[in-house]
Amino acid sequence: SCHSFRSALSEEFLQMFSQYGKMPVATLLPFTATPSRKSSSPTSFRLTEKFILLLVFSAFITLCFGAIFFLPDSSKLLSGVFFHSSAVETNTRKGTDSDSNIAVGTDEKILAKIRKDHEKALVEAKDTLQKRPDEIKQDIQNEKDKVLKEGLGKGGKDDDNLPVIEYVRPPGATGHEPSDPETKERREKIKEMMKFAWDSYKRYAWGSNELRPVSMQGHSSNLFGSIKGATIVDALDTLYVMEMYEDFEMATEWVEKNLDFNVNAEVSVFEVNIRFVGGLLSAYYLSGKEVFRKKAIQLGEKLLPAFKTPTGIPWALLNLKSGIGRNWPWASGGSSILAEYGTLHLEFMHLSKLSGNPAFAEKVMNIRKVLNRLDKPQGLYPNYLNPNSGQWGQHHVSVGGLGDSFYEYLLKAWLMSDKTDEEGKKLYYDALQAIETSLMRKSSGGLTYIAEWKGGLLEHKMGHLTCFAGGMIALGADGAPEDKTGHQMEQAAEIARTCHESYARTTLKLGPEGFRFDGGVEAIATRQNEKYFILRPEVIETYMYMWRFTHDPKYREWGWEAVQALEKHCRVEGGYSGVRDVYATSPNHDDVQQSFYLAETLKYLFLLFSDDDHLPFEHWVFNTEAHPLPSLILTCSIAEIQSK
Ligand code: DMJ
Repeated sequence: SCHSFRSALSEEFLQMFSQYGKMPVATLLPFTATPSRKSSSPTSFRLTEKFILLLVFSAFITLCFGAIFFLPDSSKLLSGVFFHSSAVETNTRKGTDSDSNIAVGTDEKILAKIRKDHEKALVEAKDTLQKRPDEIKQDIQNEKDKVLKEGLGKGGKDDDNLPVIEYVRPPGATGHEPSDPETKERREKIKEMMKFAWDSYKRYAWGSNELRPVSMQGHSSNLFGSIKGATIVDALDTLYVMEMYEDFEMATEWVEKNLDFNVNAEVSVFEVNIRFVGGLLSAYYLSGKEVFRKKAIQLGEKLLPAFKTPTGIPWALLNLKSGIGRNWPWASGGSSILAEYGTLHLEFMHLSKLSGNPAFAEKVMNIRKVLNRLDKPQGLYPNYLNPNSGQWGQHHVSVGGLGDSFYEYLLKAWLMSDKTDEEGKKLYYDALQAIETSLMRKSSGGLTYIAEWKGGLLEHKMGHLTCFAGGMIALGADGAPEDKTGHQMEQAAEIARTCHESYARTTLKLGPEGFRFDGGVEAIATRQNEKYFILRPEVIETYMYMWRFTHDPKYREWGWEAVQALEKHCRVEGGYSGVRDVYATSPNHDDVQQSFYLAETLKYLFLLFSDDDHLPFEHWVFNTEAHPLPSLILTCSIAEIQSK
């Protein structure tokens, strides 16, 4: 090869050179006089000597030139002279002036490239600026989706084996101050009430489920087994929407470190679902914090054994460790309760979406399937259903306790599905029609109420719980069939008025647990065990919905009346307490600050005095514990789930 030939020459040359190197200096340098030699003039050389000297000299010159060509690294020396070195070398060298000629061509090329890139970037920027903001947003979204897809393609699971989900905060998670000074002041007042309720819980009952505000200590109801921190989880989203971010962080830290579902205890599936699963889900959707998604899914998985019944209708109670379930001993013939098994739908659909596990959605869609197969007396749904036989228990029907949120969840399932869940829609409007026909009545004094039905006989009683129906009917009125929107809005307004009356007709201006329309009374509790008020939200919830849909100022006024009564009779040194008799001249406190007071009552009051774009109904649906959940784009369609 070329290289080996050159090397061979070089070696040969070196040998020659080294031979010359060993030559006496006098031989090489004839003009240098040697000390031993007598001095003589150059002219004194003989002709032959001159010839030899010339010969040696010319040989020396020839060798010197030859060295340029044949020295081992001569190629490198020459490369800069005769050949262009590689682009990398050219680009990286720091040339002196003498190098500049060599680099000129290359630099021009680089400049040309920079110019081209620059022009391209300008064109792209111009294109982007010409786009509408929503198009730019969409481009960004597409890029994000691409990255996400690539992530999923590579497994797409996080440490807990959950699918990687890109969090996008739904609109209206936070609000702003109302412009009207009075409303602003009232809204501030509600925030102060929340602060007082929360600070009291923090101070006296931190980590317990609830607070005893009179005795100033923790309180634990057996609804949650030995799960702790019901107030913390129930209050998370209220803290967030009121922008109490430091407290929200504190609550988040508690959830991270202390919220534990590995308990050997029996819990109410319904209560744990609406307060804990619902609370965690909305904390996730509002804040984007992964810990809430993880905890909600962990808890959801713990609840799944409740569905192990012959029909798939879940048990009311479940031991979270053993997975053994049972029903309330007082429930007719070992039945499950309509409002309990019928109030899992919203949370479980979200659990499927967030976990990628269709099991949650399948369980709740199966509940519908079982109900669809059953005959309904006069189109009504009895409160009791046996999970073993799949048959109704006693024919008791109520839109209050034991039935209430089942109807609420039919409507909200449809709304939350971006109105794709047509079955949910039909079930809701059919049920409402049956309620109107068989249960809704007007008192002689002109108050509309929803009675209860016991085996075909009406009990003319309405519960505080039933008062949520005003809000529900208003929320559904817009989608009502056959132009019934106006009619349903009237019904909703009438129920709101009746419930307001139930407050207005008491001494403390707080509503009784149940009120009657018989024996010569209207909207008044007649039995001692129906006179209590436990800080429930339903009446205020209805005011909030009615305000949003009508903007009739009376709803804010009614809400404000309730605030004043709460401040006067329920606020005690260590928080807020329920009262035993709303007709008594002074309050007798029950010493419980219910977790739903922070989750629901105070949140609905705050929203009543907020602008409509805070948690707007187009984007958010409230679970029955007032935990806002965003509309759901299903990971698998409802049709797919139904066909399983
Ligand atoms: C809450 O836990 C929920 O609103 C539930 O649906 C019914 N009752 C309480 C509050 O009164």
